[in-house]
Order: sequence, then C-alpha cells, then structure tokens
Amino acid sequence: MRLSRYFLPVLKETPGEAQIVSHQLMLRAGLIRQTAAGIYAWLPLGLRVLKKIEGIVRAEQDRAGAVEVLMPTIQSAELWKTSGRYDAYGPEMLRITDRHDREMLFSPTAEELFTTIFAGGVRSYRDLPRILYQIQWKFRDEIRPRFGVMRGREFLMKDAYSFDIDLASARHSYNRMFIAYLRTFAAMGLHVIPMRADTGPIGGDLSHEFHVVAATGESGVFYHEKWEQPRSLEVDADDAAALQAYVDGLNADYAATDEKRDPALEAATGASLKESRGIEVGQIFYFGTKYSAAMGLSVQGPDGSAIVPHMGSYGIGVSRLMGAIIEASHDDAGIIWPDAVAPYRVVLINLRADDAVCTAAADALYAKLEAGGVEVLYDDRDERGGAKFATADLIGVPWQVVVGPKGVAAGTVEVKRRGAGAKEEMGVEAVVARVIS
Ligand code: 5CA
Repeated sequence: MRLSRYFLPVLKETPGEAQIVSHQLMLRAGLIRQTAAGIYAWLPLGLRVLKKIEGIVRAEQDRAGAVEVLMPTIQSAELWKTSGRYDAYGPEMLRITDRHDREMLFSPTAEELFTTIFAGGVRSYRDLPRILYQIQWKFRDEIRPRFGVMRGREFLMKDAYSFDIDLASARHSYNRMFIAYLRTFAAMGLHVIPMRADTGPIGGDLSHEFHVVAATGESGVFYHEKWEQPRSLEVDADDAAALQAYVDGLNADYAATDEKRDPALEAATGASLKESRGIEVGQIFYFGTKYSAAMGLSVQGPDGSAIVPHMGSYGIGVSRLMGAIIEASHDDAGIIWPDAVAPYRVVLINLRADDAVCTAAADALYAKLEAGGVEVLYDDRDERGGAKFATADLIGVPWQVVVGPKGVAAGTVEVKRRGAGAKEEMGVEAVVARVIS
C-alpha cells in the first residue's frame, strides 16, 4: 500500500482526552476515532490490526473444536425475559423499541440466543458435546466508558458457548477453552495470567479471568511469582485426564482477582505473592444448567430420558486486546507491534521522493517485497525524512526499510527492527529474506 493513497490521519499532539498510553497511541497513530462516548470508528490501520487479532482468536477456537456462527446484534426482549435477565441486567443493557413498539435490545452477551438456537437443532445425547462461537459486536451502556477501546460501550467480543451431557464432560470443554485461551494470548506476544474470578451477572460457580499485568489495568490482581515465567503449553487437549491435570497444575500456583481473594491460599503463597494490576482480556464460566433449563434445552439420553445439558460460556475482548497489546509493547516514540498482529510487516521509506533514481529504486523494492508476499506500507510521500521516521516509529510496524540516495549508489538499503534500534546496511537482494525470517 502506498501511503500517498492511504488514509492515515496521524496526530502530532497527544489528545487531551486520552489518559493512558494505549488510548493516546491509538488516536495518534490513526487507528481509531471516537464518534460518541465509548464508541469508535476503526480506521484502515486499526482495522488491519483488529482483523489480525480476530484471525488468531478464530484459529485457536477452530483448533479447540469450536464451530463458528454469527448471531444478530439486535435481539428480542422476549428471549431475555425467558431467562429472567431482561430485568436483572439493569441499565447496562441498551434497550430499543421498534416501530411496532416491540421491545428489542443490543446484545451485551448471548447465552440466551445461543441456547435457543442450539435447542432448535439437537435431539440426542449423541449431538453433544458441542462448542459454538461467534466474533461479533456487543453493546454495554457502561456508566463510565474510558481508556478508549479498553472499556468501550460498543466493543468486539469473541463469545463461545459449550454444551455437554454432564459435569465431567463440561469440565473438559472448560479446560479446552482454558488452554485455547493461553495459546491465543501467547500467539499475540502477550504474557497472560489466568486468575480465579467471580462470575458476576453471567452466573455459575467456576470462572477464570485472563489478565495482562499492567499498571493501567482496572483490576487488582494477586499471583504467585512463578507466574512471571512463561509456561509450556504442551498438552493433548483431547485427553481429558491429562488436560485436567495440566489445568490443576496451573491452578496450584495461586492467582486471583481482587473480588476472588482467598485468604487461606494467599497465606500459603506467603512472600512469593505479587500484587499488581491487570487488564482482563478474557473470562470463562461454567454455569451448569442455568440457561439450558431456563431456555428449554434438553436432549434424549441413552435410556430415553430427557437430559438438560451443562453449559459454559467463554469471552475474549477482541477490541480490548488491541489496547492491552499496546500497553504491553510501546516506547516513547510509539507502538511496537508484535509480528503476529502488526498491520504491516514492513514500512518502506523513500528518503527522496523528489529524486528520480532513488524513487525508481524504492519502487522496485516495493514491487519485489509485494511479489514476495510481504505486507508493505510504502512511504512514497514527498515529505522530510524526519517526518517519515517519526510516523514509522509511531505506527510501530516491525521492520523499517529505508531507501536513500547514498545507499542506492552503493546498491544497499538500511534495515531496522522497530524497537531494537540497531540499523543494518544490506544489499537489496537480502532484504526480502531478512524481513521474512
Ligand atoms: N458471556 C460471557 C462470556 S462470552 C461474557 O460476557 N463475559 S465477559 O463479560 O467477561 O466479557 C468477555 C470479555 O469482553 C471480557 O473479558 C473483556 O475482555 C471484554 N469486555 C467486556 N466489557 C468490555 C467493554 N466495555 N469494553 C471492551 N471490552 C469489554
């Protein structure tokens, strides 16, 4: 993509309304714009990152055996009256009246709808277990939307729902999602700690939140210092017993959110206990038959009797993750995207767009990188070098390739890894291999 034809409205000044660095950088780097309190437009660069994050979430859900669907954002109030949550959800639910005075709402989560749709399509215990998921916009009329996409009103969520014949099977589904979550966040370059958590308005008695440790996090978190080391994620998720042992092993090292502090376990953790703040990027719940019973989901068991499936639900804050990744990976000059979620792999800078020879060399390298399947943002604008470097650092693309008149004369370009600092001169032929490696 040529920057001369792109839409990248970067800001020189830090917007006054943004209190935390990720929000400031998302505005400055032209990723998002606020259109109303807690509601954002996704600009081209931000949308690319959102799609990358979504892609990683999707790949790990698919790998865990979950099946993708897409539910509507606008739902009928009837559905929510059936479960009793229409009144219980309170002012966070955005209620809408249509032209026929029918009560509708913008979905803040989707247990009721998934349970109802699933109920309409299964008959027998042989149709279980199943996990369905979607990646869809949600709306919660948060009393205090803040920190940009971290606590928005409209936000993108991956929500999954599991249906199992009994508790043991439901535990296996829960554990599958548990490991899928750890793999998802690791693939984005994030260090995430699973914490024992409260269940809140979703209900149930077993829940974990997944937190990125960051000073700007909204939750207080407490964890064993062992959690500061990365964990091996090698376990066979199809082997229920092995997976349970793996999850039990993780849970043996204390980690809990503020609301779920467990004095006895905490005391046992003793001096090894770390206290910090965390950004909740995901939460998983097991809640038994709460929604299946309410929504009339039952299947025929092996002996012909009716069985009410056990359920869990599993959320990931897809749009919030972008803020969390930036909180975890930036410097004074801007964002440092982990490779897996970077909007482009390379920013190619033509230092002298007014010089025909330099421009011809930069054009040729651009064509070569594109032909090599590399995602390139080509800064072909007629601007000063300093401004181009500042933009490149701000938007945080992992590789910066600089074409200047001196190098062109010598047949070389400059290659720099964002965040690493050191520059390297190399022949044009070597560039593609380097940025792909
Ligand atoms: N039904 C369950 C699981 S699908 C559920 O709604 N869980 S949740 O309430 O924990 O939301 C899932 C994830 O969405 C959270 O972990 C968080 O990362 C993200 N999230 C929740 N509220 C917001 C918000 N206001 N802005 C951005 N992300 C949010």
